[in-house]
Amino acid sequence: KETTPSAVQNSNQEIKMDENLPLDSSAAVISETSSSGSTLAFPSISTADFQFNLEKASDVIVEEVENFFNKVENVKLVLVDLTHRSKILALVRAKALQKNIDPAKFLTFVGDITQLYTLGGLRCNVIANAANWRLKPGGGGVNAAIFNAAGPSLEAATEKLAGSLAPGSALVVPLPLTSPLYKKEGVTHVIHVLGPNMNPHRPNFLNNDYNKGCNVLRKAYSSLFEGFASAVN
Ligand code: AR6
Repeated sequence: KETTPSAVQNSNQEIKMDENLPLDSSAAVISETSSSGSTLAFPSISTADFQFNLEKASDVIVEEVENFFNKVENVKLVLVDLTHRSKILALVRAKALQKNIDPAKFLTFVGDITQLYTLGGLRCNVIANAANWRLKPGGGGVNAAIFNAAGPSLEAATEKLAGSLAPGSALVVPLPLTSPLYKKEGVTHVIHVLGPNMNPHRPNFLNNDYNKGCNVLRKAYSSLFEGFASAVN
């Protein structure tokens, strides 16, 4: 794991945007999030298994974060990826800085989205999942990680609400109190999101149509953020 527990001991209040200073930026996240409000942690939708272009995805993420903060206050958003070498995190950090998005409200974080509190010291009451259209466990990536960590109660709770998801849409699932993700990590809701797919071996392949792809990705993030706001308000 690249995010060490020692990061939580650091009391540095400054938000560092430099990727070479991950421990300081982690510490800043903790001091900012321990106070109040809700925090949504989300992975970069569609940019691994679904092969969506990273430059275009980073533009969409920053635009949608900015739109959301124009509408909703007192919440925080955290884009998460597994490694300090994550290109999407670097791109988004740079673009968020250019747009003057408040770094105390929108953060990037390196870690496993299913262990943000226990390993990273970061409290996020809602997490997003880059789901598949059947809303099923497995398939690798963040979907497999979240369904594994949440245990069978997430699949049951998801099934009760919907049997499938259209690209660009999101489904808010309250986590049963018995889920280990609730008990250990303090996660109260998982929001499944289906992004646009540029992988020819997966359903709903968009065949490099980035006009459509960017629209679907915008819809995916706006549905995710609206779902988050409705879940915590
Ligand atoms: N914690 C944080 N980020 C993660 C984790 C994790 N545990 N695992 C992966 N990521 P992907 P997609 C990052 O492939 O491209 C699934 O099989 C990863 O580095 O999970 O939307 C589903 O069933 C990347 O930045 O999702 C779908 O069929 C991001 O999460 C399909 O893949 C998304 O990568 C969805 O593909």
